[in-house]
Amino acid sequence: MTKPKLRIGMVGYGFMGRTHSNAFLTAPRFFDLPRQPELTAICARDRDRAEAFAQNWGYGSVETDWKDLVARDDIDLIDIAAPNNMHQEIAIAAAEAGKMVMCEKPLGRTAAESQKMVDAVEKAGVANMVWYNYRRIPAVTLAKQMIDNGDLGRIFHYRAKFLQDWTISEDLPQGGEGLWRLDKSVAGSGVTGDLLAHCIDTAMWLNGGIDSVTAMTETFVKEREHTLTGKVEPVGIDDACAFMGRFANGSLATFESTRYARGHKALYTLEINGEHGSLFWDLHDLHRLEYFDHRDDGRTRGWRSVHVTDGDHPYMDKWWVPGLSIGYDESFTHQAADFIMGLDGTPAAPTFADALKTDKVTDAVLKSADTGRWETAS
Ligand code: 4PW
Repeated sequence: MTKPKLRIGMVGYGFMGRTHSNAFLTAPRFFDLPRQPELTAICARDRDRAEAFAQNWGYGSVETDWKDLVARDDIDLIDIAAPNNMHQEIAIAAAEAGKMVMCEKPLGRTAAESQKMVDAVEKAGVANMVWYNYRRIPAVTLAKQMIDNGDLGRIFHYRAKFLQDWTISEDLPQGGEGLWRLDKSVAGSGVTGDLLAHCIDTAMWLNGGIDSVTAMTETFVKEREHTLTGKVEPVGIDDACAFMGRFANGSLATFESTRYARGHKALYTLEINGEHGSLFWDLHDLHRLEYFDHRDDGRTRGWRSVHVTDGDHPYMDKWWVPGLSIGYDESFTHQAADFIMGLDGTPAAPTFADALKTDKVTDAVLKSADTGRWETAS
């Protein structure tokens, strides 16, 4: 039987445009989906490059103005993989046009922007989701199942780090293609919105809401040439951020992110300590979930290194045979599959409303770094 199509209009052809396109192509080959995703149109300002992208990924057509894309009646879903400063306007226009909307993280540059996007999708009643992909790495999803099952008991501590080292050179300009993450007017913030947002999304999914935070940030390189103006301009983003917080369930949060940790390219780690046991996960070894259970026989008690590749593990029955790996890109595939399956049942998370909660925390973190005080995060 032919499945109804889900006709996708993608905005943006950078790193995230590729991950999302790959996810929509791969998901129906491994998951039994109620609708068949179709890469209907790619939108980007440079027509030649958009056409090359369309040819490589199999998009049926090209647009160079996102407003034309949103106006098309042969598109069901607008997927926003453009820089952060474009999220709000496109998402609201897409919702008002009755399209489903998926958006790359963070949802808005600020919680105020995100709130307007939430209002728009809720008023229009359209399906929506934000690409916080790390939730859907099988070992992280297994952690969620274990916590929900009470395996750790009461949670005392949650700590996470996201470390990179790609902006240390003072010669690196800010702004423009590939470097917009250094331009506050485009990105909204530095590591707080780009990297800690991932950690916060995962943390609140695993351990509930964060009530209050106290933070410090630093901008190590204060001025950089701007690619678009050719002038040396002040740097507005946070190069590094560390914060502490309190979860609603009484546990303590410790988070750190930087782009100045020489040697670390994308070291996302999280550890959770509960009354019965602890969990540890590291993106560089993404199939491993380290698990300690204090209730084990004392003679053999110790950290177990669970290789999350078995058919019993989340998502893994859809892939190869036990023991064989998948990777970073499949977390996006899982997200695309869950979104499409959620269209005819319980909507998949994180929705725009879920992602707004993350933006409220990142806003509070940045505010606390300015005021030097504890700030409310919800
Ligand atoms: O969203 C994040 C990006 O902006 C990613 O998860 C990692 O850090 C990889 O690139 C950046």
